[in-house]
Amino acid sequence: QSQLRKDLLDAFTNAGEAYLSGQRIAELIGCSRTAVWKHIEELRKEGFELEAVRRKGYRIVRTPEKITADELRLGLKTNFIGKNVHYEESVESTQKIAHRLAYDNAPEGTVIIAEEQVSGRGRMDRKWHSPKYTGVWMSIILRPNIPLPKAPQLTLLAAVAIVQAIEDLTDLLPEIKWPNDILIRGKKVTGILTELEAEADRINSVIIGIGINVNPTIEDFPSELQEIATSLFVEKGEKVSRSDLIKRIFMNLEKLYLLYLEEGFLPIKLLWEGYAISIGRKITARTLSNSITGTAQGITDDGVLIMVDDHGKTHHVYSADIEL
Ligand code: BT5
Repeated sequence: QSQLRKDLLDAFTNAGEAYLSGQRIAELIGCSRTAVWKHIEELRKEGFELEAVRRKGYRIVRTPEKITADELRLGLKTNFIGKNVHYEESVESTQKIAHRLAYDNAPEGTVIIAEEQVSGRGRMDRKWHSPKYTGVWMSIILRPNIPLPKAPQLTLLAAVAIVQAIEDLTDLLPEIKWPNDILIRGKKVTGILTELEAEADRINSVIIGIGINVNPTIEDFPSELQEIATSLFVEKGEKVSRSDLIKRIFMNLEKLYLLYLEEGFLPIKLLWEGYAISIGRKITARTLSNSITGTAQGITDDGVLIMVDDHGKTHHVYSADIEL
């Protein structure tokens, strides 16, 4: 943090409830008014809420809600998911840290949460926009004793846990687009990235990366995402507590995961189908090598997408990008 930023925060701290004019701040911290304005915009981007009143100046009305370990522990009723949390301010990608911890034998349920990712990633090396303080960017380590081909089921399981958590905390109606997107009113609010470490055909760990846009405004998204992305705040019109959301996800995920280990994918599949939007619709599935247009029939008991193309031929799609 720059000295100017520290001085600016000190100035606001000393002013208490009083407003500080741009001119006054410039004098206090010894910079130009343009620089003051720039720093204030940066504070806003980091999640500070500033009230600006003509002729009076600025006042901080709310500081960014940081996720603290204490806050996450309070009221968390799980046995293993989220019991061991690594909390980071800024990382390249929580996935990267999770892979390392998984390799170092971190216990099942270990979670890495970051306030910001500077190179957050999606599938196939795409970028995941993960700005400071406004989202949930986390990776969860699981160690299921299941055959390798079943690992993608965990993406669907995680999607159900997240959708249920959003429903628990808001009156929004999120939907799942196979395999890994959660949409609200057709726009992406969450992406899931499931990766695994395996030796031969034995799974050592599954790392579920979850990115949720919680409190950004539409203007906070880069322009290329403004048409396709949304946040819980944009949809609900009110901020949502990130730590409450995380705790809900931990609880739902643990419950579904235990059910899955006990009874297999079927109960998860039934829940998943209740939220799926692509099923029964005409879609295009793009993979690296080709693209198939047809009607999505549903998913198999393994979580694989079934499509029937225009010639009546059935396709099993293991991984793809879906266009509705
Ligand atoms: C995903 O990939 O949707 C998986 C995203 C997983 C992110 C989490 S955050 C914690 C963990 N650590 C990581 O580094 N990653 C995981 P995919 O289906 O490939 O979608 C990527 C596409 O979504 C991009 O090409 C953009 O078009 C779009 N996108 C990028 N950032 C977005 C955002 N914040 N909200 C909505 N859409 C976004």
